[in-house]
Amino acid sequence: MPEESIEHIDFKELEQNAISQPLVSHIYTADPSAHVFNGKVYIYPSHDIDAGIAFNDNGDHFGMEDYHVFSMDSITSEAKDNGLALHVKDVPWAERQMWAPDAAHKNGKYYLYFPAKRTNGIFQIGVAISDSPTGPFIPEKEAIKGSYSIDPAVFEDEDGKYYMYFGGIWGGQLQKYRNNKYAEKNEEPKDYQSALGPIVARLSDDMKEFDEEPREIKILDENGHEILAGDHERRFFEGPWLHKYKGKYYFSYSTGDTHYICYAIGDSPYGPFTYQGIILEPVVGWTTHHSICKVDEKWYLFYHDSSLSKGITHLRSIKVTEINYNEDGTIQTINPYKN
Ligand code: FUB
Repeated sequence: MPEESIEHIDFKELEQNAISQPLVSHIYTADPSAHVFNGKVYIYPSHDIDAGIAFNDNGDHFGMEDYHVFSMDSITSEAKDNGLALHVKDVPWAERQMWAPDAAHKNGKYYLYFPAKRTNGIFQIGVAISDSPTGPFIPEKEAIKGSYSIDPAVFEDEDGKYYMYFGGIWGGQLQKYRNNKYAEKNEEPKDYQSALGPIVARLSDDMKEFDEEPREIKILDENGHEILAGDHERRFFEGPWLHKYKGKYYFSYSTGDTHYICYAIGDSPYGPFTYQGIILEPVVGWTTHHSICKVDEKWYLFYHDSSLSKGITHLRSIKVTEINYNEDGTIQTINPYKN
Protein backbone atom coordinates (compact mmCIF):
# COMPACT_ATOMS: atom_id res chain seq x y z
CA MET A 1 0.00 0.00 0.00
CA PRO A 2 1.74 3.19 -1.12
CA GLU A 3 1.98 6.21 1.14
CA GLU A 4 -0.07 9.13 -0.15
CA SER A 5 1.35 12.64 -0.27
CA ILE A 6 0.33 14.57 2.85
CA GLU A 7 2.32 17.74 2.29
CA HIS A 8 -0.71 19.72 1.14
CA ILE A 9 -2.89 18.87 4.17
CA ASP A 10 -3.59 21.53 6.81
CA PHE A 11 -4.20 19.26 9.80
CA LYS A 12 -5.55 22.01 12.06
CA GLU A 13 -8.23 22.87 9.54
CA LEU A 14 -8.89 19.19 8.94
CA GLU A 15 -9.48 18.55 12.64
CA GLN A 16 -11.89 21.48 12.79
CA ASN A 17 -13.79 20.20 9.77
CA ALA A 18 -13.85 16.55 10.83
CA ILE A 19 -17.38 15.32 11.51
CA SER A 20 -16.09 13.28 14.46
CA GLN A 21 -13.04 13.08 16.71
CA PRO A 22 -10.97 9.97 17.58
CA LEU A 23 -12.67 7.69 20.12
CA VAL A 24 -9.24 6.70 21.44
CA SER A 25 -6.16 8.89 21.61
CA HIS A 26 -3.70 7.20 24.03
CA ILE A 27 -2.87 4.50 21.45
CA TYR A 28 -3.46 4.19 17.71
CA THR A 29 -6.42 2.02 16.68
CA ALA A 30 -7.91 1.08 13.31
CA ASP A 31 -10.35 -1.22 11.48
CA PRO A 32 -13.10 -0.94 14.13
CA SER A 33 -15.60 -3.81 14.25
CA ALA A 34 -18.43 -2.74 16.53
CA HIS A 35 -21.15 -4.84 18.16
CA VAL A 36 -23.75 -4.43 20.88
CA PHE A 37 -23.47 -7.31 23.34
CA ASN A 38 -25.81 -7.30 26.38
CA GLY A 39 -26.77 -3.66 25.81
CA LYS A 40 -23.21 -2.31 25.68
CA VAL A 41 -21.11 -1.25 22.68
CA TYR A 42 -17.87 -3.19 22.16
CA ILE A 43 -15.28 -2.23 19.57
CA TYR A 44 -12.72 -4.72 18.27
CA PRO A 45 -10.05 -2.70 16.40
CA SER A 46 -6.53 -3.30 15.16
CA HIS A 47 -3.88 -1.85 17.49
CA ASP A 48 -1.59 0.21 15.26
CA ILE A 49 2.09 0.57 16.15
CA ASP A 50 5.17 1.84 14.38
CA ALA A 51 7.00 -1.43 13.77
CA GLY A 52 9.83 0.38 11.99
CA ILE A 53 9.13 -1.40 8.70
CA ALA A 54 9.39 0.54 5.42
CA PHE A 55 6.23 1.24 3.41
CA ASN A 56 5.44 -1.17 0.59
CA ASP A 57 2.50 -2.42 -1.48
CA ASN A 58 2.29 -5.56 0.68
CA GLY A 59 1.42 -3.50 3.75
CA ASP A 60 4.38 -4.87 5.71
CA HIS A 61 4.47 -1.58 7.63
CA PHE A 62 1.21 -2.66 9.28
CA GLY A 63 3.19 -4.67 11.85
CA MET A 64 0.56 -4.97 14.57
CA GLU A 65 1.18 -7.45 17.42
CA ASP A 66 -1.86 -7.47 19.68
CA TYR A 67 -5.48 -6.48 20.27
CA HIS A 68 -7.24 -4.31 22.86
CA VAL A 69 -11.06 -4.28 23.15
CA PHE A 70 -12.89 -1.01 23.85
CA SER A 71 -16.28 -0.71 25.54
CA MET A 72 -18.78 2.16 25.64
CA ASP A 73 -21.73 2.39 28.03
CA SER A 74 -23.58 4.40 25.38
CA ILE A 75 -22.73 5.72 21.94
CA THR A 76 -21.72 9.10 23.40
CA SER A 77 -19.67 7.80 26.34
CA GLU A 78 -15.93 7.43 26.54
CA ALA A 79 -14.39 4.36 24.89
CA LYS A 80 -12.78 2.41 27.71
CA ASP A 81 -9.59 0.47 26.97
CA ASN A 82 -9.92 -2.97 28.58
CA GLY A 83 -6.22 -3.80 28.18
CA LEU A 84 -4.46 -6.58 26.35
CA ALA A 85 -6.96 -9.05 24.89
CA LEU A 86 -4.65 -11.22 22.77
CA HIS A 87 -0.95 -11.07 21.76
CA VAL A 88 0.59 -12.74 18.71
CA LYS A 89 3.22 -14.44 20.86
CA ASP A 90 0.39 -16.48 22.45
CA VAL A 91 -0.97 -17.71 19.11
CA PRO A 92 0.84 -20.98 18.27
CA TRP A 93 0.27 -20.83 14.50
CA ALA A 94 0.83 -17.10 13.92
CA GLU A 95 4.04 -15.10 13.58
CA ARG A 96 3.17 -11.49 12.75
CA GLN A 97 0.76 -8.84 11.45
CA MET A 98 -2.38 -9.06 13.55
CA TRP A 99 -4.67 -7.20 11.12
CA ALA A 100 -8.34 -6.26 11.24
CA PRO A 101 -10.30 -8.48 13.67
CA ASP A 102 -13.98 -9.04 14.46
CA ALA A 103 -15.92 -10.74 17.24
CA ALA A 104 -19.12 -12.70 17.80
CA HIS A 105 -21.18 -13.76 20.81
CA LYS A 106 -22.95 -17.10 21.16
CA ASN A 107 -24.31 -18.91 24.23
CA GLY A 108 -22.31 -16.85 26.72
CA LYS A 109 -18.96 -17.24 24.90
CA TYR A 110 -17.16 -14.55 22.93
CA TYR A 111 -15.17 -15.34 19.82
CA LEU A 112 -12.40 -13.09 18.50
CA TYR A 113 -11.59 -13.73 14.83
CA PHE A 114 -8.31 -12.35 13.52
CA PRO A 115 -5.98 -12.65 10.52
CA ALA A 116 -2.23 -13.09 10.95
CA LYS A 117 0.72 -14.31 8.92
CA ARG A 118 2.26 -17.71 9.53
CA THR A 119 6.07 -18.06 9.41
CA ASN A 120 5.77 -18.78 5.66
CA GLY A 121 4.29 -15.30 5.12
CA ILE A 122 0.79 -16.58 4.27
CA PHE A 123 -2.24 -15.04 5.97
CA GLN A 124 -4.82 -17.24 7.69
CA ILE A 125 -7.66 -16.48 10.05
CA GLY A 126 -7.78 -17.71 13.63
CA VAL A 127 -10.23 -17.71 16.49
CA ALA A 128 -9.67 -17.08 20.20
CA ILE A 129 -12.32 -17.61 22.87
CA SER A 130 -13.29 -15.92 26.13
CA ASP A 131 -16.11 -15.83 28.68
CA SER A 132 -15.93 -12.03 28.57
CA PRO A 133 -16.47 -9.69 25.59
CA THR A 134 -13.26 -7.88 26.51
CA GLY A 135 -11.08 -10.98 26.84
CA PRO A 136 -8.43 -12.09 27.51
CA PHE A 137 -9.03 -14.52 24.66
CA ILE A 138 -7.51 -18.00 24.49
CA PRO A 139 -6.48 -18.84 20.94
CA GLU A 140 -7.14 -22.17 19.27
CA LYS A 141 -3.91 -24.04 18.50
CA GLU A 142 -4.40 -23.94 14.72
CA ALA A 143 -5.90 -21.44 12.28
CA ILE A 144 -9.41 -22.10 10.97
CA LYS A 145 -9.13 -24.93 8.46
CA GLY A 146 -9.62 -23.66 4.89
CA SER A 147 -9.29 -19.99 5.91
CA TYR A 148 -7.10 -17.56 3.98
CA SER A 149 -6.53 -13.86 3.29
CA ILE A 150 -7.61 -11.14 5.76
CA ASP A 151 -10.35 -9.03 7.33
CA PRO A 152 -12.83 -11.50 8.88
CA ALA A 153 -16.28 -10.05 9.61
CA VAL A 154 -18.88 -12.24 11.30
CA PHE A 155 -22.60 -11.67 10.78
CA GLU A 156 -25.31 -13.30 12.90
CA ASP A 157 -28.51 -13.73 10.92
CA GLU A 158 -31.98 -13.64 12.48
CA ASP A 159 -32.24 -17.44 12.23
CA GLY A 160 -29.19 -17.83 14.53
CA LYS A 161 -26.74 -18.80 11.77
CA TYR A 162 -23.35 -17.10 11.68
CA TYR A 163 -21.43 -16.27 8.50
CA MET A 164 -17.85 -15.16 8.10
CA TYR A 165 -16.99 -12.73 5.28
CA PHE A 166 -13.33 -12.28 4.50
CA GLY A 167 -10.75 -11.32 1.89
CA GLY A 168 -8.56 -8.52 0.67
CA ILE A 169 -6.40 -8.12 -2.44
CA TRP A 170 -2.75 -6.91 -2.72
CA GLY A 171 -1.24 -7.25 0.79
CA GLY A 172 -4.28 -9.32 1.77
CA GLN A 173 -3.24 -12.04 -0.75
CA LEU A 174 -6.75 -12.80 -2.10
CA GLN A 175 -5.42 -12.55 -5.69
CA LYS A 176 -3.34 -15.68 -5.04
CA TYR A 177 -6.49 -17.85 -4.64
CA ARG A 178 -8.94 -19.37 -7.08
CA ASN A 179 -11.67 -21.73 -5.80
CA ASN A 180 -10.06 -21.63 -2.32
CA LYS A 181 -6.69 -22.90 -3.64
CA TYR A 182 -3.41 -20.95 -3.42
CA ALA A 183 -1.06 -20.70 -6.38
CA GLU A 184 1.95 -18.38 -6.41
CA LYS A 185 1.41 -17.66 -10.11
CA ASN A 186 -2.14 -16.33 -9.58
CA GLU A 187 -2.61 -12.57 -9.86
CA GLU A 188 -5.52 -10.13 -10.08
CA PRO A 189 -7.74 -10.67 -13.15
CA LYS A 190 -7.26 -8.40 -16.17
CA ASP A 191 -9.18 -5.10 -16.17
CA TYR A 192 -11.84 -6.44 -18.57
CA GLN A 193 -12.45 -9.60 -16.49
CA SER A 194 -14.74 -9.95 -13.46
CA ALA A 195 -13.18 -8.63 -10.26
CA LEU A 196 -12.29 -11.07 -7.52
CA GLY A 197 -15.14 -11.34 -5.05
CA PRO A 198 -14.99 -11.44 -1.27
CA ILE A 199 -15.47 -14.85 0.34
CA VAL A 200 -18.21 -16.12 2.67
CA ALA A 201 -18.59 -19.31 4.71
CA ARG A 202 -21.17 -20.32 7.32
CA LEU A 203 -19.61 -21.07 10.69
CA SER A 204 -20.00 -24.38 12.51
CA ASP A 205 -22.18 -24.66 15.63
CA ASP A 206 -19.11 -24.41 17.89
CA MET A 207 -17.98 -21.24 16.00
CA LYS A 208 -14.48 -22.68 15.51
CA GLU A 209 -14.63 -23.92 11.92
CA PHE A 210 -16.25 -23.35 8.56
CA ASP A 211 -19.37 -25.47 8.15
CA GLU A 212 -19.07 -25.48 4.37
CA GLU A 213 -16.65 -24.76 1.53
CA PRO A 214 -16.07 -21.00 1.36
CA ARG A 215 -17.87 -19.40 -1.61
CA GLU A 216 -16.96 -16.35 -3.67
CA ILE A 217 -19.53 -13.54 -3.57
CA LYS A 218 -20.66 -11.77 -6.72
CA ILE A 219 -21.07 -7.99 -6.75
CA LEU A 220 -23.18 -6.86 -9.72
CA ASP A 221 -23.65 -3.52 -11.44
CA GLU A 222 -27.03 -1.92 -12.19
CA ASN A 223 -27.37 -4.11 -15.33
CA GLY A 224 -26.78 -7.36 -13.48
CA HIS A 225 -23.21 -7.75 -14.78
CA GLU A 226 -20.34 -8.57 -12.47
CA ILE A 227 -18.21 -5.54 -11.50
CA LEU A 228 -14.98 -5.68 -13.50
CA ALA A 229 -11.46 -5.82 -12.09
CA GLY A 230 -10.61 -2.53 -13.87
CA ASP A 231 -13.48 -0.70 -12.16
CA HIS A 232 -11.40 0.48 -9.21
CA GLU A 233 -14.11 2.87 -7.98
CA ARG A 234 -16.51 -0.03 -7.34
CA ARG A 235 -14.64 -3.31 -7.17
CA PHE A 236 -14.09 -5.12 -3.85
CA PHE A 237 -10.63 -4.51 -2.37
CA GLU A 238 -10.82 -5.42 1.36
CA GLY A 239 -12.70 -4.79 4.62
CA PRO A 240 -16.01 -6.67 4.08
CA TRP A 241 -18.97 -6.08 6.41
CA LEU A 242 -22.54 -7.39 6.35
CA HIS A 243 -25.58 -5.93 8.07
CA LYS A 244 -29.30 -6.39 7.63
CA TYR A 245 -31.71 -3.48 7.24
CA LYS A 246 -35.45 -3.93 6.72
CA GLY A 247 -35.03 -7.54 5.60
CA LYS A 248 -32.30 -6.84 3.01
CA TYR A 249 -28.64 -7.83 3.25
CA TYR A 250 -26.21 -4.91 2.90
CA PHE A 251 -22.67 -5.88 1.93
CA SER A 252 -20.18 -3.01 2.40
CA TYR A 253 -16.45 -2.85 1.70
CA SER A 254 -13.40 -0.74 0.89
CA THR A 255 -12.37 -0.04 -2.70
CA GLY A 256 -8.72 0.24 -1.61
CA ASP A 257 -6.78 2.38 -4.05
CA THR A 258 -9.80 4.64 -4.71
CA HIS A 259 -10.40 4.91 -0.94
CA TYR A 260 -14.20 4.56 -0.77
CA ILE A 261 -16.42 2.61 1.58
CA CYS A 262 -19.28 1.54 -0.64
CA TYR A 263 -22.14 -0.94 -0.50
CA ALA A 264 -24.28 -3.38 -2.41
CA ILE A 265 -27.67 -4.91 -1.51
CA GLY A 266 -28.94 -8.49 -1.85
CA ASP A 267 -31.62 -10.94 -0.71
CA SER A 268 -29.36 -13.62 0.76
CA PRO A 269 -26.25 -13.64 3.00
CA TYR A 270 -24.44 -15.31 0.07
CA GLY A 271 -25.37 -12.56 -2.40
CA PRO A 272 -25.36 -11.72 -5.21
CA PHE A 273 -25.28 -8.08 -4.14
CA THR A 274 -26.06 -5.17 -6.44
CA TYR A 275 -23.83 -2.12 -6.14
CA GLN A 276 -25.64 0.96 -4.75
CA GLY A 277 -23.13 3.70 -4.01
CA ILE A 278 -20.66 5.27 -1.60
CA ILE A 279 -21.17 5.32 2.18
CA LEU A 280 -17.94 7.14 3.12
CA GLU A 281 -15.81 9.45 1.00
CA PRO A 282 -12.00 9.06 1.36
CA VAL A 283 -10.42 9.70 4.76
CA VAL A 284 -6.89 10.93 5.52
CA GLY A 285 -4.52 7.97 5.21
CA TRP A 286 -4.33 5.30 2.53
CA THR A 287 -6.65 2.73 4.08
CA THR A 288 -10.33 3.03 4.86
CA HIS A 289 -12.14 0.37 6.88
CA HIS A 290 -15.49 0.32 8.65
CA SER A 291 -18.27 -1.52 10.44
CA ILE A 292 -21.97 -0.71 10.72
CA CYS A 293 -23.83 -1.27 13.98
CA LYS A 294 -27.30 -0.46 15.32
CA VAL A 295 -27.25 1.15 18.76
CA ASP A 296 -30.54 2.16 20.43
CA GLU A 297 -32.54 2.24 17.17
CA LYS A 298 -29.98 4.38 15.32
CA TRP A 299 -27.36 3.14 12.88
CA TYR A 300 -23.69 4.05 13.17
CA LEU A 301 -20.63 3.86 10.95
CA PHE A 302 -17.42 3.04 12.79
CA TYR A 303 -14.38 3.98 10.70
CA HIS A 304 -10.84 5.30 11.03
CA ASP A 305 -8.56 7.98 9.71
CA SER A 306 -4.94 9.11 10.17
CA SER A 307 -5.62 12.69 11.24
CA LEU A 308 -4.33 12.24 14.83
CA SER A 309 -0.95 11.01 13.54
CA LYS A 310 -0.95 13.83 10.96
CA GLY A 311 -1.36 11.52 8.03
CA ILE A 312 0.81 8.52 8.89
CA THR A 313 -1.03 5.74 7.08
CA HIS A 314 -0.28 2.95 9.55
CA LEU A 315 -1.05 5.06 12.66
CA ARG A 316 -4.82 5.43 12.59
CA SER A 317 -7.61 6.36 15.01
CA ILE A 318 -11.12 4.94 15.26
CA LYS A 319 -14.15 7.21 14.96
CA VAL A 320 -17.93 6.91 14.84
CA THR A 321 -20.69 8.82 13.10
CA GLU A 322 -24.39 8.24 12.52
CA ILE A 323 -25.55 6.94 9.16
CA ASN A 324 -28.91 7.77 7.61
CA TYR A 325 -31.07 5.77 5.22
CA ASN A 326 -33.34 7.22 2.58
CA GLU A 327 -36.95 6.02 2.26
CA ASP A 328 -35.91 3.63 -0.55
CA GLY A 329 -33.29 1.96 1.66
CA THR A 330 -30.26 3.64 0.11
CA ILE A 331 -27.65 5.12 2.43
CA GLN A 332 -26.76 8.82 2.46
CA THR A 333 -23.10 9.38 1.55
CA ILE A 334 -20.94 10.74 4.36
CA ASN A 335 -18.16 13.28 3.85
CA PRO A 336 -15.80 12.79 6.82
CA TYR A 337 -14.65 16.42 6.66
CA LYS A 338 -17.35 19.01 6.11
CA ASN A 339 -16.33 21.84 3.81
O1 FUB B 1 -5.01 -2.79 9.34
C1 FUB B 1 -4.35 -3.53 8.33
C2 FUB B 1 -5.16 -3.55 7.09
O2 FUB B 1 -5.38 -2.22 6.63
C3 FUB B 1 -6.54 -4.11 7.25
O3 FUB B 1 -6.59 -5.49 7.37
C4 FUB B 1 -7.15 -3.55 6.03
O4 FUB B 1 -8.55 -3.67 5.95
C5 FUB B 1 -6.67 -2.12 6.07
O5 FUB B 1 -7.47 -1.32 6.90
